[in-house]
Amino acid sequence: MSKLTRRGWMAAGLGVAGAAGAGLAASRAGLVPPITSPLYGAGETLTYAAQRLLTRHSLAREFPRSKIAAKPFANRSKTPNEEYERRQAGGFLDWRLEVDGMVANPLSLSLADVRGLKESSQITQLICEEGWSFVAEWTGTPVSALLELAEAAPQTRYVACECIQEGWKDALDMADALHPQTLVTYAMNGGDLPAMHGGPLRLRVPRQMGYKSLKYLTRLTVTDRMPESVGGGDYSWYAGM
Ligand SMILES: Nc1nc2c(c(=O)[nH]1)N[C@H]1C(S)=C(S)[C@@H](COP(=O)(O)O)O[C@H]1N2
Ligand SMILES: [Mo]
Repeated sequence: MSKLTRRGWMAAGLGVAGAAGAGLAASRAGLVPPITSPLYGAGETLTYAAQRLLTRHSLAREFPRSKIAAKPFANRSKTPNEEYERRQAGGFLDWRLEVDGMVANPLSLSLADVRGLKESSQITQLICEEGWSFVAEWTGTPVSALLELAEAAPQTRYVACECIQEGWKDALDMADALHPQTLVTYAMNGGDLPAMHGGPLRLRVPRQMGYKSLKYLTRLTVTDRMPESVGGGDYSWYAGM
């Protein structure tokens, strides 16, 4: 990002300096603008938070296209269950991503809806705790864009993540949920996200170990309480790198 853009942001940040009413958790995390005004709502607060994160926190390393793995390793060789296979046979037309919980505007999005949102691509490395890794290009929409659209309440702290697979659910704290590289992806290496890599929708959280990148994503629930985690929760909850 150019310095100019960055400065533009700072200015925008001062402009939204209003958004603070906002909530202790977020302000404790330093993600809420310093001055309060009723004029600015959750959306602006989230935007502010995302921008603060961008200027303040490190980004996961991005790679040149030449590093994309020819044969990315999938840690599964079968589909998660029969319900998944039924939906797959139907071309995932009835797949929905719900965004609910502490939001003013709950969402129930089809794949086409998700594809219609702000698009972001990254070439990053997925690193499994078992010791293997691969680089791929991932394309999707930032979780921050979804939370903004859903008008997530500013005082929320976590996003619980559910998928179609029994035994796997996880959660991100707001800092990771709003991180600009945290995406709900629908494409990998320019094609539809393959089933073995979590299609039709999966999280990508490139600043954390692979198990935080939940496959077969169906629901994001905004909450101010630490959600239950299983599957990925067998490992430590925070898997930052
Ligand atoms: N739903 C679901 N998500 C999941 C997993 C899984 O088994 N089920 N495995 C996790 C682990 S441990 C890793 S390392 C990555 C592997 O992603 P890949 O299959 O695309 O290589 O997905 C993560 N997300
Ligand atoms: Mo993993």
